[in-house]
Amino acid sequence: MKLTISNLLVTLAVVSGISAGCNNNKSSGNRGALASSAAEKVYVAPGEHDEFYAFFSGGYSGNLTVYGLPSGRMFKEIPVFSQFPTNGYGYSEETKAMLNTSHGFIPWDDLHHPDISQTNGKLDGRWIFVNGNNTPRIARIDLSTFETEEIIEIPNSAGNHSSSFITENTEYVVAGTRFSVPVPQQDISISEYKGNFKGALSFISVAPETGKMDLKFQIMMPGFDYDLSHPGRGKSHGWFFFTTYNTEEANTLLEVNASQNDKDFIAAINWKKIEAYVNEGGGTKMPASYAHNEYDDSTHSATTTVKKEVLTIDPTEVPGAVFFLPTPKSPHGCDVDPTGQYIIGNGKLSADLTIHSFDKMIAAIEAEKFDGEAYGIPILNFEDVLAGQVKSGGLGPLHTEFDGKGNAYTTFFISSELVKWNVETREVIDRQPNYYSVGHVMIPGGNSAAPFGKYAVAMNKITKDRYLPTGPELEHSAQLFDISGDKMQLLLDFPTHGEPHYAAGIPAEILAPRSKKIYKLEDNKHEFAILSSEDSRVERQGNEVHVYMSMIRSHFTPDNIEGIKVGDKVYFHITNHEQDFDVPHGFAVIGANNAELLIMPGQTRTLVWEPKQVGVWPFYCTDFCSALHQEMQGYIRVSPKDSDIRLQWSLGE
Ligand code: RUQ
Ligand code: CUA
Repeated sequence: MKLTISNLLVTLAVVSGISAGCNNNKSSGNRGALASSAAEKVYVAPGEHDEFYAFFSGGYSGNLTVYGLPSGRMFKEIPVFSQFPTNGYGYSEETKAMLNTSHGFIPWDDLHHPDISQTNGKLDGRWIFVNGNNTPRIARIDLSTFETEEIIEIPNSAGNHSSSFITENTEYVVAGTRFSVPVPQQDISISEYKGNFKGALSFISVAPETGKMDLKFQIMMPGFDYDLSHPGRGKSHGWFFFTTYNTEEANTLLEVNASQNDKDFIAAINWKKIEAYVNEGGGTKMPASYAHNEYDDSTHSATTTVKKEVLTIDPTEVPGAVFFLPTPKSPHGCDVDPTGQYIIGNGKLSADLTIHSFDKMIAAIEAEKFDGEAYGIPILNFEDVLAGQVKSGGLGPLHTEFDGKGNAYTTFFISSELVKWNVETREVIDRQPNYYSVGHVMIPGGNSAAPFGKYAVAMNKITKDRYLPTGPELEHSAQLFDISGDKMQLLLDFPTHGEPHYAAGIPAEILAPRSKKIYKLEDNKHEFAILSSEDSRVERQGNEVHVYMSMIRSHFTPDNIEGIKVGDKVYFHITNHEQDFDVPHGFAVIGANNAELLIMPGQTRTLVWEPKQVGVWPFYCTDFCSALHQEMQGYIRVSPKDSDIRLQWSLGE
């Protein structure tokens, strides 16, 4: 029995590989008039702008990338969980604190699911939230600066995967643990997993004006794996849904042992009920230690606060708040349609999609019609909550998005296709192959009450022969479909960076007008900023030397510095005095063992340099900023440790 399942998986994988390999990869190449109509649809003429922004998670790159649709042009990589030498994020003194955790400084994570803030169920374009899967964290990126402003660590969690999805007024951003763990962590045998490990579902409140995050409560669920989640909306606003797998609570060889149960669960959480319970003083405070890192736009600096407590909720203490909906075959994606009526569970070992009805769920709860319980949590009857199934004919469904016109689009990893179906009738309308092995799909606003159903982007896991080979590793491949008609039309392939697990799209007209052009110099509150080049200076405190430097096209003030000694720790605090859009300057100095700095107009950044060798060493601007960029350079003289050369600095003397 066990081996049968395992064999089935292997067979499916092989079959999909073969069928994918046999697909004619030139399908979009020789189509004559068809191909030229596709080309027209993605052609954004030089100087014209794209219609949508699309934010692609970078998976194991730890960062978020920004693309334009329909062109597929990449605009930017936003560093979030990974150090980024391109601009010094995580290397500069101001940004290092963003990567602090209870495990120390962590320069990397695995970034999965972006979600854009909403007001009344509609995208408002203020922030985008993303999750770090490995060392559990949630980040908030400001969409006027495209900079990571806040990262909060999630305690009692491990493999922060059913994250980071938001409620329809951005009341909460939710983080659910994929791996259950001992809570609190302790030194016990792994074989004690069953019945002892817990799965924390964390609700992080988001301040309405500032976006600031606070871990409000954690629901301590049974030790399953919580895979994905989506918020209720409209009529189901106030609920949150999480897929689970490994309800077997296996702790080894999960590919077999966690595939035993015919059905796992979707956990339905009435967070409003739990919020009310918490507001009345409910829950248990437990000691914890987790980092909360905040970046301040006016000081241009990040700080870390270590939080020492978390409020935990035992779900059995809040009757009527948590239920289990049986859902076939280790469901992965958990998606809610724009009306909030249907909750779709994609059983990844199944061919059919399961669609639960919110109304039926409420009716069954009110009638108290349960089919037993798991760890005190009532289980509803599958038939009582089921709205219907999609007999798709595909294999390995993963994720579903919606076009706002009554259609859903589900990805099938094993059969490598995107399937369009009608949400009410559950009839399949169209299917298109993906090259190859599609994971997520994104429709702009697809996780909201009001999607923009013009394009869908399939994010494929395997690229194989779609591009020129680049050695053993190829970037993953996205495919853009026009979904405005009955049938989907493949328009474009484009490479994505890292491994996109989901993306979030938004019309450019919402976001572009909010985009910041410069930081105002007069608002710069950085403690080492100089607002006038007259204030430039060099100060010694023991073996620490602080250089207060400014930069403007095309020089540094000062550009000659003497009196530094081997063994000194030199802090270059550099303020960019430009007040023009798109005029950053860079800073690099020989032998620096961190990164360059890329400093935006009006911003201050600090690079630490510990010279190890006597000599006269150059520094220079790394960004070609003017016709005299190559002249934007200086020298710093480093003398022996015991030298008595006086500290001095100058420009143009
Ligand atoms: S996962 S390919 Cu991290 Cu979103 Cu389903
Ligand atoms: Cu400043 Cu180049």
